[in-house]
Amino acid sequence: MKRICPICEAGCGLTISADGREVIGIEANPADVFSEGHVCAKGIALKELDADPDRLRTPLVRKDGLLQPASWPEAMTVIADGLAAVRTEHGADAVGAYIGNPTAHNIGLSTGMGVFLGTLNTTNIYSASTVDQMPKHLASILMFGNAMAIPVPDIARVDFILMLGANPAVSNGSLWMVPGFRNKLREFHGRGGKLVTVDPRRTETARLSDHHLFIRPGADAYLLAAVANELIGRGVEPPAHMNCANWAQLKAALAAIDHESAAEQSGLAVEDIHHLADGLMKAERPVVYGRVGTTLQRHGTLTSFLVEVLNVLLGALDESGGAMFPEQPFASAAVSGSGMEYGRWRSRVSAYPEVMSQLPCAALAEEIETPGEGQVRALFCFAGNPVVSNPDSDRLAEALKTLDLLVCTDIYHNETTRLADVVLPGTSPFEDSHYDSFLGAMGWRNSARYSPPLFANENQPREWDICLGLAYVSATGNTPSPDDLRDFEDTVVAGAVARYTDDESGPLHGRDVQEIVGQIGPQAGVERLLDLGVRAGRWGDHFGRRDGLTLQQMIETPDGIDLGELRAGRLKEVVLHDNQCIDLGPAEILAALGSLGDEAPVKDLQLVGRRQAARNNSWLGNLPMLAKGQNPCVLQVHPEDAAALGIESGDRVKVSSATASIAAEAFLTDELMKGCVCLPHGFSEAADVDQRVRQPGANYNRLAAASEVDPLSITAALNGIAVTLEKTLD
Ligand SMILES: Nc1nc2c(c(=O)[nH]1)N[C@H]1C(S)=C(S)[C@@H](COP(=O)(O)OP(=O)(O)OC[C@H]3O[C@@H](n4cnc5c(=O)[nH]c(N)nc54)[C@H](O)[C@@H]3O)O[C@H]1N2
Ligand SMILES: Nc1nc2c(c(=O)[nH]1)N[C@H]1C(S)=C(S)[C@@H](COP(=O)(O)OP(=O)(O)OC[C@H]3O[C@@H](n4cnc5c(=O)[nH]c(N)nc54)[C@H](O)[C@@H]3O)O[C@H]1N2
Ligand code: SF4
Ligand SMILES: [Mo]
Repeated sequence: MKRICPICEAGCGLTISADGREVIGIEANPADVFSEGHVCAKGIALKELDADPDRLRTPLVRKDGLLQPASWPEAMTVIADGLAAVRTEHGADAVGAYIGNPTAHNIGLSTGMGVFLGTLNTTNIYSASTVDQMPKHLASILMFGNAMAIPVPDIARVDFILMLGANPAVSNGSLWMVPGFRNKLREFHGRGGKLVTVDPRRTETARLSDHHLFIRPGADAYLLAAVANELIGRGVEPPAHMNCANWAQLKAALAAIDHESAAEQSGLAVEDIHHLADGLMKAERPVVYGRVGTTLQRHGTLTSFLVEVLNVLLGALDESGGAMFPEQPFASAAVSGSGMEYGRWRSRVSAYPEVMSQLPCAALAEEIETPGEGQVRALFCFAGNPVVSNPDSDRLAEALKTLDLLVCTDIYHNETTRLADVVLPGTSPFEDSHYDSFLGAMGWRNSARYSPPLFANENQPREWDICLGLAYVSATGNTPSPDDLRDFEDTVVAGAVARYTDDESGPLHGRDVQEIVGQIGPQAGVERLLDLGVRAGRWGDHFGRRDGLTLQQMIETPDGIDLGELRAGRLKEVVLHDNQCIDLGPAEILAALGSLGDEAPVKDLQLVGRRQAARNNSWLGNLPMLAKGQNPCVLQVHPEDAAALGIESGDRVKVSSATASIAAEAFLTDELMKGCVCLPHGFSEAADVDQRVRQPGANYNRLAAASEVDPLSITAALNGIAVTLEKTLD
């Protein structure tokens, strides 16, 4: 059986053998057109996840202070009553939602959750994006007027990559679906390519690179500005065909950052900056790429913007071998005015701007704590673990405990679900379908791939149905019967079709809704909306208007359908500003550049994160195949910093920030820049999450102050936290 792995953005094709309901083995699918035989240990361990006795299978409802197994109708009734009480007493905005990372890899959950959120009529929507990639979206909103216009390196043709704050050798790529990065890098080197990495740690990717530069956390904006200035000094201008506006303003603002200040802030030498600019200029097909280290930091949006400024100056944007805009088969119906999704409303307590209709995680605790109209009293958490992944964990956990209603949908018990009033279990990934509707637009190559559920589960609804049930409860106040749910699904599908037939720029404009509904594939569930989006898309059959892609074709092609290499010349489609120009000088960016010069170089010891090859953020820790080996949650310390503090490898160390103290075991390594310490995120000290194999560890985010943010997107600056170390005696 063929199946796409739903864990991370790489989306590897798997071959699965089973005996009845039992998975016997998992291996890479070499015929998969997109992943070409890549798999990692996590994908193989899905066998254990599927069988894990600790995985949730029954709803839980809090009774007498304890979470206890309950029936689905019982759980839904508790939710209906709780929701009605909060809304009646406190209004619509008192109900909030938190969207966790795995929703991006679960089409039933993400689409169904969208239906549910549509019924809430609340401004209090939070997601893992503001502890992750929101600066990228905001940079794209400001530059292109299009939050989803995030270019990826064209790894198949590029010959020089400047990579900042990313570790695809472990992460397998992010906002860049690139399964088998190491193999692709080998091919890249084979054709003479050069990779330069910029990171406070000599990462697994840095070790594979041709040159690695240590950088002080948060200082990338200085480096990128200095490189841009050098290119400008050598006569480089944005290419005319890119149609850029406000270049003169940007150029003037960049001029304030000279090589000396960039070197002082970043810890790089002035010659390093010259060399870097020189390498980029001389390369035939260069590209600049930045990821979590450039977004989860104090200048996230400015840094993300400057990454694309360099791609513009290098002539790499939207060109073969450069920073390209992938295309995916699934098309959403255009919603008018969706270009500038920034600052249309603000959070109640700190007046933080929304981005893409979401408020920042950094505001969640205060919005729960602070009384008044719009105070969050109920929260629906979908596939997330904010108590571990969000800043100021202790404060957030305390705030969540005060809610009138906390409903979590998860496949495991975690640090957040244990505070819930109701926990709804998602199924094993093998009992649900897969299509990457969000990240498909960031692939290294264009393709169409879909996996149907491998096994039926008579006892648990798919997450699409869970979310439809919640939406029904929210919309009507009643809990649905199975017939009610199917009627409701019909209404949702007809409503979705109407959005496409109303969309003047779409291929279904003006068509008859019922005619389209009648043609949508026979499968019930979220597959109907998938068929709709694919058939309305760039390769779709437009419902009988031409030969083209349908869900049925994807079902019949389990190795995926290759749709070819990335296409250049897409700027006209991608740039959505009214004047059709790339905006190089939005006021927010000019102001942010202006204030760079006022910052004193950081002298504190700074904490940065690292991802675990054998975990995904806070989950997968309960699978024996992945949990073997030494304690992964060690604090890496540079030997010189350690010597000054009398710390040795194996010592227990107290790590303190302005917010909290945590304890971790020290490990000395010169893979780290002097002046930095490094700890993985995703662990917690909690031992009572009903995951018997999982090891506890220090929760990084207890150290993060909610007030330390990128000032534009209000994404948490989780990298670069100022800390002190102290050897402890216990
Ligand atoms: N210090 C620090 N903090 C970070 C980061 C960092 O680099 N450093 N990284 C940040 C990033 S990039 C991210 S994306 C966030 C993640 O933040 P979150 O999304 O809040 O947390 P996760 O740890 O990914 O938790 C995901 C939860 O979803 C559950 N789950 C998995 N699959 C499914 C499914 O199919 N259905 C359901 N219902 N549940 C499912 C898992 O069991 C797990 O409990 O963390 C951020 N936090
Ligand atoms: N195995 C595994 N794979 C994963 C995940 C996982 O937890 N485990 N998580 C998935 C998720 S949700 C995501 S978002 C992606 C993330 O994918 P990546 O961004 O590729 O992975 P990270 O390891 O977070 O890389 C961030 C790097 O930034 C560096 N850094 C920290 N601060 C700075 C800074 O200020 N400047 C610079 N230049 N560098 C800095 C860190 O040292 C780190 O090496 O990975 C995904 N894939
Ligand atoms: S790289 Fe990601 S998608 Fe591929 S097998 Fe590993 S976890 Fe799954
Ligand atoms: Mo992420």
